[in-house]
Amino acid sequence: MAKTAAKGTKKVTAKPAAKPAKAAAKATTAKVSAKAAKAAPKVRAKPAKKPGVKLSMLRPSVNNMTVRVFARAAGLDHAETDAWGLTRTPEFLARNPAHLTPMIEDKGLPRGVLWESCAIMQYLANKHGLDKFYPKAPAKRAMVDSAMFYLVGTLYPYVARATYPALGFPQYAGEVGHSDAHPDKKSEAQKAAAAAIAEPLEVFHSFFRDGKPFIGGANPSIADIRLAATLEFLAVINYALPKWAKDYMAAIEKKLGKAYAEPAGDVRGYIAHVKAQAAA
Ligand SMILES: N[C@@H](CCC(=O)N[C@@H](CS)C(=O)NCC(=O)O)C(=O)O
Repeated sequence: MAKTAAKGTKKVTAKPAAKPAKAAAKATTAKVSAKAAKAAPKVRAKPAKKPGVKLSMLRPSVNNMTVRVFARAAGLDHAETDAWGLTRTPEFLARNPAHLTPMIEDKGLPRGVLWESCAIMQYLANKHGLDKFYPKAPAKRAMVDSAMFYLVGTLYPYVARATYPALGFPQYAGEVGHSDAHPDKKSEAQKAAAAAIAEPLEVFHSFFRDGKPFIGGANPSIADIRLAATLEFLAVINYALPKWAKDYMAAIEKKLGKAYAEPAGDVRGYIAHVKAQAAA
């Protein structure tokens, strides 16, 4: 259908205006052509889409929010599937034995799927040449990578230990929160984790941002998306973010608009829900 309309349109626009004598005889064709011409912008605005990326995700998760924001901000053709309650099914485990989301499915991936939010963003940015989000220059790229690895390896574990109890998420084996320790001990561990957040947070500010609006410079990079999304969880424990961090998150949301606000809305909605439940 789209092909026919596009062909028709091309013919109409390619031909010069009909001479007056011939115009009446061509009235019907002209009507059809006019209709086709009207339809033309729609047809042209939507070129045939290549099969997009499939993204399995969990709405309340900031790991997932990261990729959801990135995919929207980068304008990537993708389809989201809510994997709530499905990550440990035999079907999911057969594809992804780590049972982790976000997970993408994309043609050309050696195992068909890819998980880990940062790896997904790196892969998609590489594949689609999205240098704006993930600079090509090795030194600049290294800083983005360093910020993301530092986040996943150092900041995120503190954030998880501080917020997961309040979020109602399972905690990691071997940690106090996961053990059958006395609730006071668990609360102590949670407070210690919350207190430990300040140091890496300051490192993002003073070292990685280094006076720039974002880690990526004038525009948010994938490391900025990863950081801002992570900080969203802190609202569940009413963590007092420093002013720079509040301004930074607001600046990212302003820059990315709906691409940020929509997935953030799911996380914020979940936090409001658990807070309301705790208050009841
Ligand atoms: N480091 C990973 C963490 C991924 C992760 O922990 N995903 C959780 C949700 S926040 C998950 O899918 N859990 C489901 C399960 O383990 O079954 C990333 O950044 O993607």
